Amino acid sequence: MKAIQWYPGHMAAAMRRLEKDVRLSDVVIEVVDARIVRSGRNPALARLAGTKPRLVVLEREDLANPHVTAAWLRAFAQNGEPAVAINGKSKGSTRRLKEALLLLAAGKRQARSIVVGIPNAGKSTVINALAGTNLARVENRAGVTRAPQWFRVEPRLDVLDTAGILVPKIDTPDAQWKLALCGAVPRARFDAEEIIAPFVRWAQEHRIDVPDLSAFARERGFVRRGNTLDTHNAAWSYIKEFNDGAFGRMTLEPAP
Ligand SMILES: Nc1nc2c(ncn2[C@@H]2O[C@H](COP(=O)(O)OP(=O)(O)O)[C@@H](O)[C@H]2O)c(=O)[nH]1
Ligand SMILES: [Mg+2]
Repeated sequence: MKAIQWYPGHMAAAMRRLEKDVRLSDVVIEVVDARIVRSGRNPALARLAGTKPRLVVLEREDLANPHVTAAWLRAFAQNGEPAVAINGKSKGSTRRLKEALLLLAAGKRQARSIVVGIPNAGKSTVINALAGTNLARVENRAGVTRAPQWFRVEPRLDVLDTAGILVPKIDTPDAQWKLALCGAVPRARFDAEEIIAPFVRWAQEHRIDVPDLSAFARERGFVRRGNTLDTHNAAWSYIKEFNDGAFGRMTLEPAP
């Protein structure tokens, strides 16, 4: 697998800007994909809150292994770190998210929260969930939100949507394919076929039943004239189905 990295100049600039925006905020909401709670966290973003209250939101609960998510929540609780797991598209989740947030913002007449996370973590979805309507633009690809934007999600609660920021260097090939598979890296930055092989190997090691790319391509009819497989297009479709939960709920990294 070719190395996968993505840290364009606008991310370095956004990081500097975030520090200023955090100073204007009462609460930091750190959105993390529940399937990759280790590689899906940018330590610089985790540190950003400093002494301010921080809420960790494990997003995409619906796609992750519920036992592992529960273990993560216990681990956060043991550290005294507020955390909730949510499906950004469900009403019940929204309620829990709001309760946790209002608890942290207690005492503020007008609470300001800033939402941070890596690209495609689900930051804009969290804001829409809080607002109960589509205020922030949501898209299934990395790098959509560029300029930070404040939203009044209810009379007492303002939330700042920000651009996703990855680490300057994704340190291991494991973290690279996981981030790419979960949508944190734009398509142009990696080869879809190359990340499926390590994923299938990982699944086999963990006794999780997933199709390999050829089987998937054949099953879904990615066949060219002359009966050869179109693994290139099949690979993008594979990634999409993975993120739609078609292979079942799974978490790519263990809890502590
Ligand atoms: N299944 C599932 N998809 C989600 C969830 N939250 C966000 N998404 C999807 O993930 C993609 C990225 O979400 P978005 O909020 O735009 O991420 P952002 O780049 O961090 O702002 C979109 O396709 C969302 O619909 C969730 O809890 N479950
Ligand atoms: Mg966004």
